[in-house]
Amino acid sequence: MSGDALLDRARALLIRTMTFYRDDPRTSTWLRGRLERLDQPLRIAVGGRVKAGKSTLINALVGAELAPTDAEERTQVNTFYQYGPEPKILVHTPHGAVQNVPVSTLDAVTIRDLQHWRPDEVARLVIESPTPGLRAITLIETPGVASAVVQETGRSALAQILSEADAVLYLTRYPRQTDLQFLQSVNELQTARCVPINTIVAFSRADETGSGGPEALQAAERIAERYRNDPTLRSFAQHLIPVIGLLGQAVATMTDEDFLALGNLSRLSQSDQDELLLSADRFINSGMESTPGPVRQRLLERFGHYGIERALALMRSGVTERKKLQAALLDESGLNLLQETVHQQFVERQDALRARSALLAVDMVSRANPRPGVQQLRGEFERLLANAHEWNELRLLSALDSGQVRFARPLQAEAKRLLGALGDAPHARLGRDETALAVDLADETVAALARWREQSVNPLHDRQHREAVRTVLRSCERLIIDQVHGPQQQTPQRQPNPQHQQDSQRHQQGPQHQQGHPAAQRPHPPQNASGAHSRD
Ligand SMILES: Nc1nc2c(ncn2[C@@H]2O[C@H](COP(=O)(O)OP(=O)(O)O)[C@@H](O)[C@H]2O)c(=O)[nH]1
Ligand SMILES: [Mg+2]
Repeated sequence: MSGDALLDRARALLIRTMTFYRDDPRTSTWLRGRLERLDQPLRIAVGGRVKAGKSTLINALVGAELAPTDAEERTQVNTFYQYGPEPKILVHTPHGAVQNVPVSTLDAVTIRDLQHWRPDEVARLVIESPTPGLRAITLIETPGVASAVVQETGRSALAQILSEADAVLYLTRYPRQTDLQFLQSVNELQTARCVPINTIVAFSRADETGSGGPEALQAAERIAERYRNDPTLRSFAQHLIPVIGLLGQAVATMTDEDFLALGNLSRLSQSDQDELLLSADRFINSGMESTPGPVRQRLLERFGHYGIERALALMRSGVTERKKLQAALLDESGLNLLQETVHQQFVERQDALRARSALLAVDMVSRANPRPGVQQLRGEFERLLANAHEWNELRLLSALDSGQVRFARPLQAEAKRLLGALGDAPHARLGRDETALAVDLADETVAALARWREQSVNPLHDRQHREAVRTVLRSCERLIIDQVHGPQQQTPQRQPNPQHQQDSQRHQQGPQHQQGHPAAQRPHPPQNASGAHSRD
């Protein structure tokens, strides 16, 4: 079943569920909101402790300074950053009213002030911006895990946040108990009977790892590698990526002034550069005509010590062209890898993730409001959850990543590729680039099918292994079906870099605005449904 077919079936089930509850206006309104969401950009919740770097990373991902950074712990409002034709701030009250705050530009002070309202005053803040980086995804900044507001409102707040999102990007500088607890709740609440397929963990502020010197990123990578082998964390998240959000943000929003200042600094002798970089004080206050102190101060605030050091080193080695410098720094910040992972895991799988969210809505409502006949709905829900090949692919990828299932070495990488780990498009699944000829793809598919058929009759494999092989075989068969009948699913373009984003066909239509349906925005299903989708 292609992602489209899966989504269509999930959509149909959601509509049937709406019909089933049509005499209950609150539930049907809530379900209508869920239905509308299926045509809106994918929603990714950005979670983490206070000052984990959530706002900074949101800006880096979006490629614009929208989210106010360095906010105090008082930030307690879920803030949605979504695409809109013009800058707009919408305040949603807990009673479903929506107020439009007139703005001509989105300034940090206004947003920060609004973020300091209490959750019983402001249910959510919606920041709309015409930034291209927001066409494919809506990012939701959640209040800091373990912050006062989350501790006060406890699990229901978490349930609310998670029920709002199709996927989660979780930031941590190093995982603590509270992080693990939060990730566990994501696991309990969202996965239901599916596997954890929608969480990426970013090891944020990686430039500060260890003593924060030039080796910081390697140190962060070593820590990430250790956690990649940690079964607890692995069961919550398949992707752990060190990232320097600050550098990503600075590069994604680099100004002429930044570039000029870096150029001037790079023309100093190596020993002068080294001396400048000895301390923040020296960097800002040393006498230097070409770049005034306040400019250097701003550069340091924006790029951080690590970022400046890396930029100068790159420029010394000949990377002086602005675009090339930006690309190299984005690589070094980990932002490119994070973008690609978000794209592969979330954007390219958006139909499966949306279908999953729709099923969870059906699950939540049918559990919270059981009534005669609901069993039939649940039966359909369970069939859809159990049978779709997409889930099997995602489940197997997760098992391969966590080491629960292992193939022999060369097969392991091929299996992941065929399952869509490197992208959903046929060429990506077959390890070719976009320019590959159809005939070559067809040959490669037949060869892969033969290899995996051979595996499927290996008598030495246990049941779990045989099932895994069957799933890979099924993916090969689907490639053949696509080649014969044409792809059943439009795969969005890859968008690895916020500056080079191309809109997928889906999002050229633009998101649908929701201010006309304030009630449809209610985060909880009615009648005490919070946590009702928990399995325990
Ligand atoms: N050195 C460094 N500082 C960062 C990084 N990301 C964020 N920060 C700083 O950490 C502070 C908190 O960041 P912010 O994004 O507001 O965190 P939030 O509370 O999670 O939204 C700010 O002063 C940021 O400049 C990073 O990658 N490296
Ligand atoms: Mg913040």
